[in-house]
Amino acid sequence: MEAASVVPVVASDAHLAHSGLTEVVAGRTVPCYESPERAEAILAALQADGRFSIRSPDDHGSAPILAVHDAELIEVLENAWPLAAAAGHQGPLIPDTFLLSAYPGPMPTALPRGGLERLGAFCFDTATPIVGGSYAAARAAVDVALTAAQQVVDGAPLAYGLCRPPGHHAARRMYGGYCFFNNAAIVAEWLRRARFERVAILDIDYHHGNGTQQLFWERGDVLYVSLHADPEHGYPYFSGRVAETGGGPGEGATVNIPLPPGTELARYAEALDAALRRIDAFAPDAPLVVSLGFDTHVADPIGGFSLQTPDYVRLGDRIGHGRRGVVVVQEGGYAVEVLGESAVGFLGGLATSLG
Ligand code: Q9C
Ligand code: ZN
Repeated sequence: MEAASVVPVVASDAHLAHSGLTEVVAGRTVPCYESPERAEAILAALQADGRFSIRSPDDHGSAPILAVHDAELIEVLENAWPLAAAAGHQGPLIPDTFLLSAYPGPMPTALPRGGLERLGAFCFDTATPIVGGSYAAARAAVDVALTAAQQVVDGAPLAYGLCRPPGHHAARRMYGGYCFFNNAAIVAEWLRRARFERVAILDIDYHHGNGTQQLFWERGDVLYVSLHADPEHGYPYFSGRVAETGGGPGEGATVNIPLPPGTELARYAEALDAALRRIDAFAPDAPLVVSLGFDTHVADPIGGFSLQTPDYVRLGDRIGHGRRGVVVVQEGGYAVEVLGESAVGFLGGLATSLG
C-alpha cells in the first residue's frame, strides 16, 4: 500500500455509553464479553499505525434502518430504558421471559407496555443488556457503517466501519447476540436502493449471522455467504446449516459454510476461497460488504476456531484480490489483547491486495 492510499475508518464515541456490565451464559452471570474496550483497542491500533484516517459518522436518519427493520423494534429499543427507569427499574435490562412462537397457539397475544416486560417479545438471548446509552450507540453504529459505505461509493477502494454494538444477529423485529440493528444488512439494502443491482455480503464472524440470513432469505439480489461455527454446537444454534440456501426468488442466494471446532488457517482459507468463488459467480456490481469478526481467533474466549493474529493478513489479502470496492463492518471478537493487531493486519492485507 502506498502512503497516499490512506484507508478511511469511521468510528463514534457513542459506543462508550453502551456498557452492560454482565450477561447470562448458560445460567451463569459473567462480565459482558462485548465491552467498550474492544472498540477502543482497535481504534488505538489503527491510530498508531499511520495508514488509516479516522473520522466520525454522518447522521443518516431512520430511513435506512426502516428499510430492513420493523418500526416497532426501533421504538422498543428507543424506549426500553426510559420506560423501565420511570417504573423504578435499576440497572441493565435483560428480559427473563421470552415470547416464543410456540406461546400463542390459537390464542391472541398482546404485548405489555413496560420497557423491560416488552423486551422478551423482541429479544432472543440473555447476552444483550440494554442500558441508558445503548440505543444511541446502536444508532451510531448504523451511521458508522453507512458512512463507511458512502466512502466506497464515493471512490475509496476500501473503508472500515468500527461498529459497536455489532449487528449480524439482529433480524427484522428481533435483537440479541450483542446486536440491535443489523449494520451490514442496512448497508447492503442502502447500496441496493442507491444504485446497485446485486450486493454480496461475506460474513466471517465466528457465529452464523442469523439476522442477515433472515433479512435477505427471499432476496435474489443480495447474496449472503457465511463461514461460521457448525450450529450443532455453535451459537446461535438454530441456523447456519448447509441446507439453508434461501427461499423463493432468494433460492441459492444464501450460502452457509459451517466449520468444525479447532479450524485453523489452512482449512479456513480453503472455505474462504470457496465463498469468494460463490461471490464472483454472483457477479455483484456493488462494493462487497464484509461482516468481520475476530472471534475466529484461537485466543477468543467464546469462539472455538484456531486462527492466529498473522492469519488475518492472509484473509484480508485473499478477500481483496482482484476486487474493486470493499466496505468492512465490525462484528464480534472478544480477546481484547489481539484485536488491534488483528484489525491492522486484516485491513492492511485487504488494502494491499485490492485491484
Ligand atoms: N455459549 C457476536 O459475535 N453468547 N455475537 C453465546 C454461547 C452470545 C456473539 C453463548 C454470543 C453472541 C456479534
Ligand atoms: Zn461472533
